[in-house]
Amino acid sequence: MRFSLRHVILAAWIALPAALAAAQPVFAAGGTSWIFPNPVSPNGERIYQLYQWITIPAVIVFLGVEIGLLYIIFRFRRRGPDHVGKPVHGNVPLEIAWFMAPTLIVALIATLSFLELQQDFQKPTDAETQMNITVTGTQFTWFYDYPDNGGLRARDTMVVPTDTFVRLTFESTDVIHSWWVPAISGKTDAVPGYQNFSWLKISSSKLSDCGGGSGDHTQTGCKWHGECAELCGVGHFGMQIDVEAMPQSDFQAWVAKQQAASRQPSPKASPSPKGP
Ligand SMILES: [Cu+2]
Repeated sequence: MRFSLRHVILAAWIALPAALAAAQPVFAAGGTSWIFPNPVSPNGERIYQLYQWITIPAVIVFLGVEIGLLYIIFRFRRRGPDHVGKPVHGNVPLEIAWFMAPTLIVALIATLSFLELQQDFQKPTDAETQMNITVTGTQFTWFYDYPDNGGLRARDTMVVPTDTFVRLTFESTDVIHSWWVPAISGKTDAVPGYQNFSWLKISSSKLSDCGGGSGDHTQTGCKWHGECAELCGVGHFGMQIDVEAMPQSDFQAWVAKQQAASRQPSPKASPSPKGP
């Protein structure tokens, strides 16, 4: 049996979704993903699913277009110096189809994305909020204020208890920064003079393997990493982000330790040198 181009195209169409489906568990089992790390907060999980819902059809459309293009190039190529192709004019059903299909796909992507944004970046209500953290971006570090824990202020690492809905309020003291820990949530800008909101809730069940390997084990929990995602000046690279989740009891111990440390009197300044 001779294989025609049509057979090859048909086989590719059948094999492609199967190959994509088969590859997915391999990625997941290794604790890695196509692009994003395994999500550990419900908002991150939904963003991840939305990303897959958009990416898989996008890959199929891309390959369909490219294979169709190759088919047309070979099938309707000029077959000799005297060959004149058959002209094709107007095909109303086809034109309606290629207008409607992309319009519907884009409208669907826009609607799903907008709905997700509404869930992730509106100010969470007081009723659902169990704890507050104010994230302040400042050239070139991040501060985390805990108004519910005696006004505690942490730097560099945000520490959160597991199974707790934490409302995040974003502020900036100078320029626009952007807080992003891909395993947890979407990017949220920290804008001077303006407040943005997001949230996180890390289940204690994620601590056993740190969300399938997207985080690193610490003494009492797991740590997920991110970076400032908005070029904010020469020290931009230094605005690293760590979020450490631990059980509630360890979190309370951490709070007590921080508060004790902040009550320690600061060492006296060295005396000024005496004049002659
Ligand atoms: Cu920054």
